[in-house]
Amino acid sequence: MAQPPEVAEDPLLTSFEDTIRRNDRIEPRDWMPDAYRRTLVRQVAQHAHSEIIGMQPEGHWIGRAPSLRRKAILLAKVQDEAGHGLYLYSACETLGVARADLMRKLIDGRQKYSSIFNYPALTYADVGTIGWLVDGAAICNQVPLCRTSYGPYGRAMIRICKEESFHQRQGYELLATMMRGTDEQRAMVQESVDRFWWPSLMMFGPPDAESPNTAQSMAWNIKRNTNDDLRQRFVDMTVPQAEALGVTPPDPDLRWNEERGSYDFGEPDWAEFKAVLRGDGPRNAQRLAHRRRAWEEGAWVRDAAMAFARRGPRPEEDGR
Ligand code: BYC
Repeated sequence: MAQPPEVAEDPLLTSFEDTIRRNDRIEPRDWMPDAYRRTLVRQVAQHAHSEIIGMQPEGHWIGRAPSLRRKAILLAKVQDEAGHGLYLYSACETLGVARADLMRKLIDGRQKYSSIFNYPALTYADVGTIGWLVDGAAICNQVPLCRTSYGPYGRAMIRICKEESFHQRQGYELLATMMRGTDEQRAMVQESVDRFWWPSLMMFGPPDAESPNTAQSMAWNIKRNTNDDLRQRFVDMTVPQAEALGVTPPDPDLRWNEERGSYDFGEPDWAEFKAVLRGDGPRNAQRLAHRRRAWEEGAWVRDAAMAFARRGPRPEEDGR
């Protein structure tokens, strides 16, 4: 007769908890609690979807770049995001889920992607601002995730972070070039920062007091910092960069707090954040429709690749 699951799972649970306590990694073949697995699938899938959906606002500008140099930089950056999505889908697959299933859940709205990509990129300055603020926020969030407890996720993060720092620098360099340009260019940069500042702060998730997942995810070393801690770290890192650029974040409450050794800042509009998560952001419908079309139109490519893999190579096709 089968033993009750609690008794059978006890030594496994103890070993899992010891691994977490030692700050070691959990690997795909290790036993893990179902809730740990579910939390990881949720976060890693959301992260992968963000990378792929995040290609859209900037991808729009590849054919409209103002010079060959800018086009080459943007092309490389957007291709990197595709690569990040692929590393992360692979990491998610090691948890026992199929990639096609994840894609179906994204397209059906059953899995989320980052709120930030529901805002439009309206000008070329937005390419710079996305690099500087959005990739900057992503770095703040992702550097600690290099030490996340799940091995494949942490290792994917190490590579992703290296590429993200190039992304952030290219964005800053684009904005710095525009700020040295005409009054019109400087106004474009400021207008872009005005639109992206608050949505970038929302990328870190709801305030800690309203974050249902943080406590358990931190106990499991999936998350290494709370949402509010990372948001503060981002503001502290970014404000001096804004000063160096000559732009003003659109926050009247932003000021240095000598006592805390940090910046005080205003509260993002959490009602707007919730609306974007519900699907009511400026570009939610468009982003999902685009992804759905790409998935459906790419079906023949996936089918052909699978048929080719099943058939295997033939000697006469070796052209060497
Ligand atoms: N947007 O309990 P909480 C990039 C959801 S892409 C949407 O705090 P958690 C780039 C959250 O999922 C990088 N949803 O959750 C690409 C949860 O929902 P459910 C993207 C959000 O997971 C292209 C609920 O709200 N980075 O860099 O403990 C071009 C409650 O939240 C958001 C990542 O994905 C949001 N902003 O913490 C350029 C980082 N925030 O599922 C750049 C990896 C929260 O319970 N993810 N929600 O219904 C994480 O670090 C964590 O998942 C979060 C949220 C900090 C985002």
